[in-house]
Amino acid sequence: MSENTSAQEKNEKKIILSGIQPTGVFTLGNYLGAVRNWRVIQEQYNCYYFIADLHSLTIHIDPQKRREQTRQAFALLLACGIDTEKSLVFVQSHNKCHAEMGWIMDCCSQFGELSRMTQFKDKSAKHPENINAGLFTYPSLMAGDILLYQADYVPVGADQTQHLEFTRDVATRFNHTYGETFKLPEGYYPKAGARIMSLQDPTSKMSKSDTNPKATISILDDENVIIKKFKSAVTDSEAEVCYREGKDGINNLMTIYSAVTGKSMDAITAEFAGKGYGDFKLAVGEAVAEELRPVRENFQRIMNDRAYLEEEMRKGAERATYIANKTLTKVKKRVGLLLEKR
Ligand code: ATP
Ligand code: LTN
Repeated sequence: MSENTSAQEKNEKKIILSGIQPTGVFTLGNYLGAVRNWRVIQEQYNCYYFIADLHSLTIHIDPQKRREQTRQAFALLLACGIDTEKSLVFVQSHNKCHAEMGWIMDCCSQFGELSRMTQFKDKSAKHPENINAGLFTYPSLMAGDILLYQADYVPVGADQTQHLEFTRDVATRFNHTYGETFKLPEGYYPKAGARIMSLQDPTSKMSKSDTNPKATISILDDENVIIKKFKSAVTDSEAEVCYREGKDGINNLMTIYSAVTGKSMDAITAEFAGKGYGDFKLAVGEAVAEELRPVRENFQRIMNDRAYLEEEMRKGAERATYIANKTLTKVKKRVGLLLEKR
């Protein structure tokens, strides 16, 4: 009886879904801005997290490297405390429903609306040599990811809110044309969601695909490397640790220190009053290294146990396929695809 009750309670929890591309080792930005919070919300919601390997095909990566990065990304989620007993964790391409749903969503997406997506414009300007159709229809595949699981909330950064709006537009149109099928997902914006900037150019965001290793903290960097990178972080010529417009470098370091220690900006200013940037940078480096130590240790343990990793991927794929298939079957019926008799 109590088992049934808790299963029922679990089913009544709202569904949260998010994905991350296997385009490199996660940065401190991914961690503080996304994954750390994913760990917290798994206590309250039914969370589905996946490695968006199909989305990563829109950029060229050596195949062997892509495989390795996908394995690593999966292991990193677990190392960051995403618990497969509480959350569903899987690799997108392991659930064939995504590709199938992606095509159906392509056919429900208009050329005009896809042309307006800023990510498409930005990425095609950045990589004029590879403006592939997948880059253009990236939002349709993403809409399919979300709608397949009837997600209530999608935690994404500001860069992805346009894609979420697009998802809601496609879902609304589909529901209108074919009858009520999809729940409309909402963005999930945590109160403490930090936006972390590059250590070398604090006006642009820290990003795992940045080619300058000094600009980003990888969540697998060891203590010495972390401290060294913070020491060489770009700041300003004043010597005052305070959060103020125009002090982008210091503001970023304060944001990081606050996110890791839980201290307020005022408390940080008081702590470093009369001290130089050197002391402050060292404190930030040490605090970050301490926060990331368990992640690094867990990661090594998980990567060394290949059988465990593969079994977790297999279980995740099986459950994800089971859930997604229900929506996909409904969608296929709605649009008039003839269902095969088994
Ligand atoms: P890429 O460099 O491959 O484009 P990325 O590092 O920008 O990747 P994504 O895979 O696009 O990261 O994002 C994964 C999640 O991490 C998203 O929810 C995104 O909002 C969040 N995120 C990414 N970078 C930062 C950052 N610098 N600060 C806070 N959150 C971030
Ligand atoms: N586009 C996202 C990754 C992503 C995603 C999703 C996030 C793919 N499918 C579905 C939320 C829901 C990114 O680059 N961060």
